[in-house]
Amino acid sequence: MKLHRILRLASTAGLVLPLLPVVASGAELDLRTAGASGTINQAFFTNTDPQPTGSGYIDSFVRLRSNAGFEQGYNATARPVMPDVNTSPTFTHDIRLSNVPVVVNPTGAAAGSYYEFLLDINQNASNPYLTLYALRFYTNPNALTMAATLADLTSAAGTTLRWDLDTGSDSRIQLNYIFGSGSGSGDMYAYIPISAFAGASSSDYLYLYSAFGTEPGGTGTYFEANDGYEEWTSRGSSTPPPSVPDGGNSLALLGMGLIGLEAARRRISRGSLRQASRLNAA
Ligand SMILES: [Ca+2]
Ligand SMILES: [Ca+2]
Ligand SMILES: [Ca+2]
Repeated sequence: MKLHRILRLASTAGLVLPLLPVVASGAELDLRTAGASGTINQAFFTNTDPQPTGSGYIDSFVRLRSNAGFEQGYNATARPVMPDVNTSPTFTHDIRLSNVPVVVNPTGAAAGSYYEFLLDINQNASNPYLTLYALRFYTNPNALTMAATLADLTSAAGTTLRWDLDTGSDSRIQLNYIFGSGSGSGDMYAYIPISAFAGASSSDYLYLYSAFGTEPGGTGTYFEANDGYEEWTSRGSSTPPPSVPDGGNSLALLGMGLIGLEAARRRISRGSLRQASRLNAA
């Protein structure tokens, strides 16, 4: 007997059925058209409007890239990171929950308070679609000390899974690079309800795991990862890496070295100008 007939008979008979488990139906949110938005597991996702581009505006805390059709990983300051994750401490590092802006009643979403994240994807203009097939948010009171595998995050003492795109059913989000073309131009805002983080401290570390492209073993429509990196940011409020073994000092020294070089270059070019004006006067 078909499910809808059972339900109809049951309701006719005045029976109250227990809540049925959610069927893994492959929920798909399609954000490939301008202005598209939608809700999965109380989180709200929307295309971004055109916005300023370039480094500085997008301050990423995790960058992913692979040429194998799919890519996955999460942010952490610990090294090594998962294979598809960019190793630069500038682009991949720990953040705390307090670094993420809270937005009240974002346009189009159900009323409430949400943590806001911005995703910037980079794909070939000729093949601009991309599938986000996994997205999870974890917290931990302590910074991870190892981040080489997914298990280094999920099995670490203190790690709590706060929100998962695939809770209830295997979901995915279809994206279109064309709306935010170029590196540094965002493509999607994700608004995760703060209620999902009940019990977490604002000083807790936040770890964002995501996966893009053609999901291994997945069924349904997937668009593979190509071209440049995908990166997550929290709109101007993600902090620089809290501590980088030696790397911070080296970067600072490198910066001082560059300042010294620039000063020398200016001295030389001032000297050249004086020389040129003497020659002109002669
Ligand atoms: Ca982009
Ligand atoms: Ca999924
Ligand atoms: Ca890409």
